[in-house]
Amino acid sequence: MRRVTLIMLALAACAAASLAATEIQIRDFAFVPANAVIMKGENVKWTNFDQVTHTSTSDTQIWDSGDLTHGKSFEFRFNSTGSFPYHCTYHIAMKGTIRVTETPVEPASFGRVKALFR
Ligand SMILES: [Cu+2]
Repeated sequence: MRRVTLIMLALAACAAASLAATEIQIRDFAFVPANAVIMKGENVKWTNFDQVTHTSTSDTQIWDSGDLTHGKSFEFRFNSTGSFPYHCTYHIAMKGTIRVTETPVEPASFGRVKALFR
């Protein structure tokens, strides 16, 4: 009985891990954090907290959220490593970069956000 419980807990943890995304807030005409580091295969989720419409748009046409009105989110999975700059199509000053690494730089944790490049 105890073993079954442990297996179920392990499965639940795996499910949660696969759903976890690095969260980036769009607020005050900026991506917060502007620079994020994730592992290959992980998701990034942008959410617009501003009253005006923004987008998360790859500089190299890899992804485009389309219009994100207040409260709307967009999620994208990064399946290759590299450095991926992006911007908002409406506000030229809004820029960000997602850096995708091959190996974990620290033990995995849920919902982690890396604010700065290392
Ligand atoms: Cu914008």
